Amino acid sequence: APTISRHDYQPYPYRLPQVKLSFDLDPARTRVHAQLVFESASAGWQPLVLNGQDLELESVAIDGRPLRADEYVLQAETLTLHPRADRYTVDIVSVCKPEQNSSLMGLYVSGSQLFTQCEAEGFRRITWFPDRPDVMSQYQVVLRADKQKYPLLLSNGNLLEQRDLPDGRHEARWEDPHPKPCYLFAVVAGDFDCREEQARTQSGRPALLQVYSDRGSGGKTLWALECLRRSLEWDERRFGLELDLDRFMIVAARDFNMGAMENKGLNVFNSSYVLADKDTATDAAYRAIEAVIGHEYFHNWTGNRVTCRDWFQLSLKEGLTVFRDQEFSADMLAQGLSGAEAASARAVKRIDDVSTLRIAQFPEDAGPMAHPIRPESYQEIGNFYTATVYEKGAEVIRMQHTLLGEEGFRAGLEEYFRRHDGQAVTCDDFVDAMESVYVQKHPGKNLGVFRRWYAQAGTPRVAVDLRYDADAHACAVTLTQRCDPVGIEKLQDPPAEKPPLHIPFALGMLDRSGAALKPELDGTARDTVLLELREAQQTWTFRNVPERPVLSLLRNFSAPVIVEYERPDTELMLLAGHDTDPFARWEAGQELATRRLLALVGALRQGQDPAADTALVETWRRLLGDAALTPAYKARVLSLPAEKELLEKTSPMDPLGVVQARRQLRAQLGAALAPEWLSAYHSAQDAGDYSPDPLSAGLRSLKNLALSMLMAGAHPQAETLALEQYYGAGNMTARMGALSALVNHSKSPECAQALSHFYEQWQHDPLVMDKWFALQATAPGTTVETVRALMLHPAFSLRNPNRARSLIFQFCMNNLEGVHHADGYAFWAEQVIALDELNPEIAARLARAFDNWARFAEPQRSALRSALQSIQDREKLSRNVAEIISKALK
Ligand code: HT7
Ligand code: ZN
Repeated sequence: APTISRHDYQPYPYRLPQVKLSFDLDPARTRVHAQLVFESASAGWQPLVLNGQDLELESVAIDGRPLRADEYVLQAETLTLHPRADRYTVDIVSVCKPEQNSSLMGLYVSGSQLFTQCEAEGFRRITWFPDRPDVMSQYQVVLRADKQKYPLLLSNGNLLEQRDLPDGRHEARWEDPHPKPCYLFAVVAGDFDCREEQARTQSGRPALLQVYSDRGSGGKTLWALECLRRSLEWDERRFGLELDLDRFMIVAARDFNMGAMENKGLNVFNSSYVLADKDTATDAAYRAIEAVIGHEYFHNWTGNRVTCRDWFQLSLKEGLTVFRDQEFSADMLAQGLSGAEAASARAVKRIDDVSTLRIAQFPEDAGPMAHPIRPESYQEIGNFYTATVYEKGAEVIRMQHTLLGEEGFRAGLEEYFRRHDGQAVTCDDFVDAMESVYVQKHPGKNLGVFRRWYAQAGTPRVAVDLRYDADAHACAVTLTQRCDPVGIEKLQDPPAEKPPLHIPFALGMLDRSGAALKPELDGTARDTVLLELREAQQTWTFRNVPERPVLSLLRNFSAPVIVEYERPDTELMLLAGHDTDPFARWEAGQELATRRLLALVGALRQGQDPAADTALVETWRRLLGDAALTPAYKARVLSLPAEKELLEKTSPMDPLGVVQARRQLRAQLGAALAPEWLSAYHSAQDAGDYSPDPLSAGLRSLKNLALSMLMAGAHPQAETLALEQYYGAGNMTARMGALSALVNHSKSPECAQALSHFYEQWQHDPLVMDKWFALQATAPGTTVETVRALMLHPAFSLRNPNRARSLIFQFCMNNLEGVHHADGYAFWAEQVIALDELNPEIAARLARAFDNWARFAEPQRSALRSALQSIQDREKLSRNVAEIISKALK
């Protein structure tokens, strides 16, 4: 497949101010008539090249005159016309086949409904069109369909008219007043429940908010509608951004490739990010729904009003919108709180986001798919909806927020909209707007070095050195940064140059009793100092430091880097007990646990019995007993680093060692602190009716953690408690907490019974069945045979992405013990190939499971290589999978 390079961007030679589309919707054959008004945007008459995929062309005309076959060139994926005018109208009639479209891109069938998905390049599966984000048009849409099967016909913007037609069909006319790129176009047709409310924007305009879901599921959309209303209010309050539509619709789809899609005024969601009630959704699902509804709603400004010039700029909208949804969620957690309480509530969100970054993005940035947040090239853009573009992209926006402060960032965003509202722009345009504010606050400085974050791949490392001068009561902190070659950079000779980045590094100091110090820099004393590292190495000298300080580093994770600092365990214990920065406090505990776990991995590898360790047990005991910590924060602080985070730190990678070490340490902590866990379990009772509010959810998460630690420590009462909690649960969080504690730690017949009971009770709810499959896919003892047996279950289907993710992805990506054998790798390769026939986007995501194969020891390394090779040897691979596998094998 050809490689597309960022530097090859050329503006489109035409404007397309107006698009009229009319659809005769039919799952077998949908006929689309597109009427497109083109205006020349460059000198001379240029060929008009339109994109198309899996379409049947019926007719094409220019200014009403039908073209003969020799007047256009029809190739596999393009239609080229040769117009001879500065302004002309093209009429194209074509047919697509939604029923045969299992890719879930373009127009497709889900259940008995019809949906479109156009981002990134799905519109070309609907009609021939300039399918690129810098072509923005106003859309008028007519939808015709059988009225009984498709009583609801939705598209973007405002409904102008609806009327009945002969033969039981009907018609709806929609008009979107806002010019948009075609990737934001949407159509939905079917029979739905609808929950709605009338809202008022801050300037007093009425707006109708609607949530559509499958018939019979309308009882589960209360939370989604509430989240949508809160998203509207939050964007007005925090950024002054108001809804620009009379009507904002969300539709839940059962079959969906990603989380959701921000089509203008008609967001389509994976039903897992819409439907929730206390009996079927966990607290985590409630929070995820809030985040995704916020995210798609916030795109209305950051992505839709100002969009991307080309797909290399994807992080312009995604990084910024992830940052905005992270802040929204953090503000929702801290609502009604102030001071240290608010900081601790926000830290819970920060901890979760940083954990995601470390688990998903750090490995990506060290592997064969490493790319800057603004990639330089791609073969298939669908492969670049990555943790790097999204999560690291959000960190790059967050650093700009940190450098500018809340007010400065808001001013920068206002400037961005002043300059670019209604345009398709670049990441550079965004930084230009932010820089216009930065230079006012920092005369003589700019964001020139900062821009390198957009161009450079790899996770930088920052080494810290501390020199204390007892006589002068001064200490010097030296930061040294480096970023090793990653991905294809490793193959370059001479190695690629990686100049220093602009890294905001937040630092605090504690004395040996744990009290906060206020170090003085440039005459000002502060709890937290923000150092702006711009060079390879810089030193800062702090005054008024009465003793050699304990450093609290990279507070609130102020930059997406890895910190290197040698220090004794005692310092980490002190920070875990006293740091006033709740993020850094959590981090200290995690570092302590990581050290212990890696020592265990090493000892297991040598066949040794590791030396006993009390430091971690004592730290955990103190944290468990600390009444000042909120339950939600405590649950994070007392959880061990994830297996995948640890795996990244082993060399060669040792998946089985990591699983065993983590299991041993959990057993040790569970047993040694049994009375404390039991008391935490009993005191963390959330009283009364279920509510997903942060306080009650925090209590439930601490309670579930305590239960699983008691199970891990084989406490004699644990299984009884778990069974009681399972059968007596009043909500899904308690029920799932108990069931997973059982499935992960017990092989008793009662545990198997509970799992069957769960199936009997929830077999008709697809989202709950996803949890049932996922739980078994990741359970200890699950093998390829277990998964194959589950694939034969009548409820399993490879065509539904949620189901494929819950069983196959969960096993291949999150069951390290189950998959890391030759037969696990062969199973993975087989499933990548099977999925590729149906849905290349989903197949390509599974194909990335072993990007890191070269970092394993033998025999895993060779077995993984042959599994990858077996995929590459296939005659017919999608562009999506082919790109992933060829990069992995380079
Ligand atoms: N902007 C949306 C991206 C998306 C997508 C991309 C490729 C294939 C299918 C897709 N569905 C949604 C999601 C978002 O970031 O909001
Ligand atoms: Zn997005």
